[in-house]
Amino acid sequence: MKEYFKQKLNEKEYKKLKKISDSNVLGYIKEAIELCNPKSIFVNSGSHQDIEYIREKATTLGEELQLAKEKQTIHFDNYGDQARDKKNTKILVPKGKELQGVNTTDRDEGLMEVLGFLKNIMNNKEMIIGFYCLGPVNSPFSIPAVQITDSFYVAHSENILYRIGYEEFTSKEKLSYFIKLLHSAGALDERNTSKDLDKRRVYIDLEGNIVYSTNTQYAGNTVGLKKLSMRLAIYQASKEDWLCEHMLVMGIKGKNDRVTYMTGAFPSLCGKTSTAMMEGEYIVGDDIAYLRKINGEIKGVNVEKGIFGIIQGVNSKDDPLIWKALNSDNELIVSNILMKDDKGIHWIGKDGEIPKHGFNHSGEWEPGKKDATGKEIKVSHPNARFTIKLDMLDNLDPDWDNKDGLRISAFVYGGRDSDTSCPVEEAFDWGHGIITKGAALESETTAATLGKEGVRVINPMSNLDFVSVPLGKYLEMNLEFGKNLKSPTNIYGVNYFLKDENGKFFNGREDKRVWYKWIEKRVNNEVKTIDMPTGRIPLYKDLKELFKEVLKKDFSKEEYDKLFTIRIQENLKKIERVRSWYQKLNNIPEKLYQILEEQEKRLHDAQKKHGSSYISPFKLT
Ligand code: SPV
Ligand code: MN
Repeated sequence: MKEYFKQKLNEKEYKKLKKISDSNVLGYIKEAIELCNPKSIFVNSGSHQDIEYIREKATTLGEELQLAKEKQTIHFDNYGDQARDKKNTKILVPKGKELQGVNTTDRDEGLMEVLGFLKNIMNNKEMIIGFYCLGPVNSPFSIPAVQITDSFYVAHSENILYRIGYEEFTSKEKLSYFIKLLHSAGALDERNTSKDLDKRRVYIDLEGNIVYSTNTQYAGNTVGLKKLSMRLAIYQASKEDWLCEHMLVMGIKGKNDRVTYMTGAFPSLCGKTSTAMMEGEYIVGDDIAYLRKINGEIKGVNVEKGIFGIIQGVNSKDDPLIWKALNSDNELIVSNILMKDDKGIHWIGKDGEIPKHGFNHSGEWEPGKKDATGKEIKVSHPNARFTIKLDMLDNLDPDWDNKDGLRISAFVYGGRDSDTSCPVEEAFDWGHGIITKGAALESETTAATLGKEGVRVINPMSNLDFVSVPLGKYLEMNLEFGKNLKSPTNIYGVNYFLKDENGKFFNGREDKRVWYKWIEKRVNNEVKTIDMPTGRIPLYKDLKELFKEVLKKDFSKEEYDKLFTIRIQENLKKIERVRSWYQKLNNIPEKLYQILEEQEKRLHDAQKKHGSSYISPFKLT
C-alpha cells in the first residue's frame, strides 16, 4: 500500500501519511482516493504550517472571503443549503433490518447512489485528509476520526472546532475503533457554493462505520465531526454501555469555590446556547457530550473545542460573552450573514442600523430584496452561524479539557412550553427523569420556524435527529445508564417560556441563573423540596434568597405561586400526547408507559384531594 501512496502523493504529503501504520486507516484513505480521483492530495497533520495552509487556501479558492480583520472570514452556503437536510439524511440499513423512528434507506441502494455521486467528484480539486480526536486527546472517552473532504471551508471549520488527532493515529500500530468521514461539496457555482443540490445526500453506514456527504456545504451536513460522527458514536455507545448526547456541559459555581457540572439538552430555540453561556458560570461545551460511568459516577467530556453557534439575535446587552468574542481580533468564520461594503459584518438583531448594501447568502443584497418565491430576504439567514474556538471565551472552564472527564451531578432537559411545566423541577428518580423530562421533551414551534406557531413537537432528549438505533433501544440505554450509581446524578426539567394569561413571558432571560444556582445547591444537599405530582420543586424561601443574591431582585410569593402552581389538566394532556406519540412505535420500553401512568395517577389523586385543577405549592407544604 505504501507504494500506492508514494505514487499518488507528493513527497511532502507522503512523509506525513507514512507515519501511519494501521492498515484499516490506510485502506480507507486508498479507497477514498480511488473513488474520488482528486487532482491533488493534502494531508493535515495539525502542524501550524498545515493549519495555516488550510486557512489560506479557503480564501484563495473563494470558499471564504476575507473580512476587515486579518483572521476573520465569511462563508456563504447556497441559498437552498442553509440548514441540515433532514429529508436526505438517512441511515443505511441492510435488508430485513428496521430502525423504527429513524429516517432510513436500503443499504445496497443507498451505497450505490452515493458512491455513484462521489465517483471522480474531486477530479479538479484537492483532497484534504484530516486526523482528529473527538473528545480530549489520550482519553478513554475519545474517538479518533479521519475526515476526507474537498472543502477547505470544512477543513478550516474543523481545525477550529475539533482537537487534532494526528498523534492518535501515528502513535498506535492499530486503532481499536475510528470513525470515517467522506465529504465532497461537489460542483460549485460562480459564488463557490454547491450547485447540485438535487444530489445532496448525507448517508450514514453503521456497518461500514462511515458517513458520506455529497453536494452540500452547510456545516451541519458536512463538518463530519459534528452531527455526522454523532450518529456513528450513538451506535457505538449502544454496544459499549455509554451515551453520546446532544448536550451542553457547564459548571455552576457554588459555595467555597465549588464547581458543580451539569449537562443540558434543549431542542433548537429552547435556550441551549444562552444556558451554556450563562453569566458568572463556566462553559465546557455547547453541543455534544460523551458520557461514561466510571467508578460508579457519571463523567462527561465535550466532544468539541469550539462553537458553531447561531448568530441571529446576538447583541452586546443579551450576549456579552459572545459579543466580545465576535468583536475581538481572533480567528472567526461567519456564515450566511451580511458582508458590508467595508468588509464589516451585520446580522439580524445586531446592535446598530441595518446597512443599505452588501453581500449575503443570496448574493448582492439591499433591504427589501425578494427571493424567487417573492419572500423577503432578510439581512442574514435565521440559521446563520459563527465559528470560534472555545478558548476565546472569558467563561471557559479551566478544567474543560480534562481527559478523565468531569463528574456530572445533574442532567437537565429544557423545552419550550407556554402553559404546562414549571421553571425548574427535580425528577423523583433516574427513571422518572429520563421518561418525564427527557423522553417527553417538547418544544412549541415559534415564529422563527416554518408552519403554525405554538404546535408542540416531541424531541426525545433533543436527540431525535441523530439517533441511529431504534428509539426504544435508545430509551433503554438511557434508562440503564443511571442505575446503580455510587454517587447518583439527579435529573431536572427546566422551562424558560411559561406565559401569563396575556401571552407575556413570566420570566426574564436572566432568571435561569437562579434555577441553576438552585440545582447546584440541591445536588449538594443544601436545599429542600416540595413534592408535586410531577416532581420536586424549590421552596419559596430558597428562591427568594437566590433571586436577591444572584439578580438583586425581589421575588414575591405571588410570582412563585404563579410559576409553580401545578397545572393538572395541562400535565394530563401532555401525558396523553407523549403516550400516543410513542404508541406509534414498536418496542418502546414498558417502563415508559408505566412511569407515565404513575404520573397520571398522581395528578388525578391530587386533583381529587384538592378539588381543583390548579394547586398552589403553598397548599402542599
Ligand atoms: C443543531 O442544529 O443542533 C446544531 C447546528 O448544533 S448543526 O451543526 O446544524 O447541527
Ligand atoms: Mn446541536
